[in-house]
Amino acid sequence: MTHLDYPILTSGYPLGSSAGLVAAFEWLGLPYRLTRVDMFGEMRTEAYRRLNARVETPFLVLTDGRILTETMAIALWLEQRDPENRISFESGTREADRMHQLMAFINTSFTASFIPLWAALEAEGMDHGAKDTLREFGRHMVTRRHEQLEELVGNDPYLVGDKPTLADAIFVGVARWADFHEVVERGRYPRIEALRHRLETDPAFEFALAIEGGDQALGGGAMKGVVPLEELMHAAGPMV
Ligand SMILES: N[C@@H](CCC(=O)N[C@@H](CS)C(=O)NCC(=O)O)C(=O)O
Repeated sequence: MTHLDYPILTSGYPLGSSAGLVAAFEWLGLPYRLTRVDMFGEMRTEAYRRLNARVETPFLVLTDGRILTETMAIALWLEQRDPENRISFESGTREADRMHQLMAFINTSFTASFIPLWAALEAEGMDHGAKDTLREFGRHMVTRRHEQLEELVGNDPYLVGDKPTLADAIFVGVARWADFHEVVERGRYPRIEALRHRLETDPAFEFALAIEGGDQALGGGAMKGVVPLEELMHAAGPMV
């Protein structure tokens, strides 16, 4: 049976939501390794499909070789390994409930609002009219979810309280998609903007971006090395 010394998290590029989970590992300080995945290239191969049949990032290879897919499942895996509540809160508290609520909203409603924009961008052979409809719908959905999130963000420096948590991790990897698709006017959502600025200039997220960009960054010391995707094909076993 496979035994890895550390779990391995994928870092999808370009613009992978996984960058947020990389930041979460850094904030938590749990030893891990990373594997970069080109989402427009190697992710589309049969070999990758054997790792994640949904052909997506992120996934986490556990030390026994099992593969844990889905952002929420990986975030909950991290939460269970955070006894000092560095990136979470004590179970059953008001803060834990709010963090879970925000994680769910961001991972479902907020993230999903970008799907029509990605679909319009990636669709091959779709006529211009259909693409325009998708873009218009995407802009409408992204705007609506930003309005809702702006209301949900309180007066704390982070989504819940005065430290970055798993809710911020799930948010920061995806929030930048609004810039890429040029859908959100600057200055329109001041609370979201302030939060994004705080998170995007955090060394943990800057490290995640450096890895995404292929730089040889070290981070805070928890990241124990970058594993080529090719090697994962041998190390990883059945899905969880
Ligand atoms: N339900 C998955 C969705 C992950 C997801 O949307 N991943 C994107 C990158 S951030 C992806 O792999 N997209 C590739 C595609 O849809 O073709 C999760 O929450 O982890």
